[in-house]
Amino acid sequence: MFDKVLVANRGEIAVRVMRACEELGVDTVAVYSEADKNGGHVRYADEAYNVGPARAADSYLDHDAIIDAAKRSGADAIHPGYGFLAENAEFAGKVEATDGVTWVGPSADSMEALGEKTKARKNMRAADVPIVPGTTDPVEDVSEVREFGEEHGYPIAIKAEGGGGGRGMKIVRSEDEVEDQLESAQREGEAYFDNANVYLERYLENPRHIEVQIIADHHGNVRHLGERDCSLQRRHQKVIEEGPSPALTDELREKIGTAARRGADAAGYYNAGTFEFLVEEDPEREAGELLDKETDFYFLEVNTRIQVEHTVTEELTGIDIVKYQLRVAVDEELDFAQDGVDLEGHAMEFRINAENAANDFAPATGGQLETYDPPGGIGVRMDDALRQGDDLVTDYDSMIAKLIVHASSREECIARSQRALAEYDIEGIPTIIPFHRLMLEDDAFVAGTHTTKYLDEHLDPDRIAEAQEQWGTEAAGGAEGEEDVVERDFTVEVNGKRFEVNLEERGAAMPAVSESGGGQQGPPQPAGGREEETVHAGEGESVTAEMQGTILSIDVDVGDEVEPGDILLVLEAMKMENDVTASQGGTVAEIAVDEGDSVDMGDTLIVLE
Ligand code: MV4
Repeated sequence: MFDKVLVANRGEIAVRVMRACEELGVDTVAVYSEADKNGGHVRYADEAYNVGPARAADSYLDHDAIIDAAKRSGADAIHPGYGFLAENAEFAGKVEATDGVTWVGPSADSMEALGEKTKARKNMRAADVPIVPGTTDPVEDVSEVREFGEEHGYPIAIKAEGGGGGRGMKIVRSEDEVEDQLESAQREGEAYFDNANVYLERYLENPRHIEVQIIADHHGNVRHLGERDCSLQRRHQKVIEEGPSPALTDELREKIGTAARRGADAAGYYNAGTFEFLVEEDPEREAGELLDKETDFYFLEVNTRIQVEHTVTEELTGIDIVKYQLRVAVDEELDFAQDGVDLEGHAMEFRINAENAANDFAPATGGQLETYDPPGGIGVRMDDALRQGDDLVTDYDSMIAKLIVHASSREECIARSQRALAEYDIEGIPTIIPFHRLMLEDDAFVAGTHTTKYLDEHLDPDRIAEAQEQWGTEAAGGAEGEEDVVERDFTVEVNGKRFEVNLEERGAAMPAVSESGGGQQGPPQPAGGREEETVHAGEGESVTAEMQGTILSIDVDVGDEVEPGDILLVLEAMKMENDVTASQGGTVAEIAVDEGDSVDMGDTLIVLE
């Protein structure tokens, strides 16, 4: 085993990896940016190195700074976690070329081969893994797209060869959209991936998103660890993941798992990875019915990293995937057979994002964890890097923790999750806990008939606002313009019985509440006075980045008139494409960024007047 592992990441995943190291008797090295000096991953590690300023491009993405920290610390391996450099084949290659330092992940060559989607499609087809009907060579001409449309019908997906996640996909609904969408897909491919090549697929209107966890060693052994259903997504951001999928029969599950295993084997893939599939949903399917083995499923792409939601699979299988990543990276052979992998019960992961779901999931712009009291008890796992009193770091993504719940059945898992989310007490910043509680009472989610379009196209936003009202804590609640509400909690005892009393005063001035508390039950910071997510500059609105990422395209020019809801630009972050829209109408006064720029959360993108 390694002696010392550097974890090139932050937050919960850095701590997750270090926990595996700790159990294996391996020393841990953290790297941190200026924004993360007090980060939980720094607290956890045996030693820690500053790798640069808050801006990710100057710290967590700085190849040389990270490799330098590995050398200075004497680490003999680098684990990248997810996001940041995890799927960067160039960085993986540099680590492979560094004497005495091992890359904990797939080979740089296979990362590159699977990163190029037409190549991946060819490889999978050759391995008898079904791919979405379409081309495996780039298309260049409008006429090729039209011919494809005539043969297979519309809609068509035009996808960038270098794309993936939510990036670089255009939908063509009819012949007259072909020219614009082809041009747009090529331009985005060029701007973002330095590769204008695009290919075609038949566009599936209502797929389920099923992904299969793979672990493979350097000796040709590949195991699949079952699937996760990630159909509950919002604008390509997963919010709840679960396993096993509530929609598949065991026969279909086995077919998809076996296909993934075959694909990994054919690609000579090693370490952990995820094979993503689209499964054709039956729109008529009702609660209680399942998709059988005749159902079409298609390979989409491989994620060549440990994923956020690997925890679901760990709970179901009892297999510590991160430990196996480290073991196979030192050439150890997998010590379990495929039929030694048993899935037990049901698991769900809830991403705890510091966002206000009632306000279009706007990320918190700051704040402090005045209260942080996570749930526990049977079947409850918390992956986080937080503790009470921490300031929220807003320079990266908004996910602050993951709650993972395991139970003997999906029904029990839902009840246990409701219990755990009700126990979870966070004050000082908004979170999407109320949204999760809403989903656990939602008919489509509870029936397991929701698809990838459910949140974006079918869920009524008023229900989210109501959930926030019902279950949100002070910092999360309240729509814009609402009067301040001051809340204080007291405990009183009457005739030997305890009563919790909550006093609310509307429109009140903030009372002076002593920070030291003096036995007081109320929060040190009075409620109300929530910060808004958009910054108003004078009469104008400055539209800021909701997360650290890269500008994929700018869809407006200075002087353009925009309406509320119009797309201003597209921000790519953590492999997801996010439309940045105007919350108010106005004239574009300033565009502060260029296509291809890397931006941090909170950076001004566009000013509207
Ligand atoms: C598709 C598709 C339908 N048909 N391809 C979105 C991200 C990218 N990696 C692939 N994606 C999709 N590709 C064809 N031919 C629908 C999606 C899709 C999606 C896929 C997985 C999870 C969520 C999604 C949400 C919207 C669209």
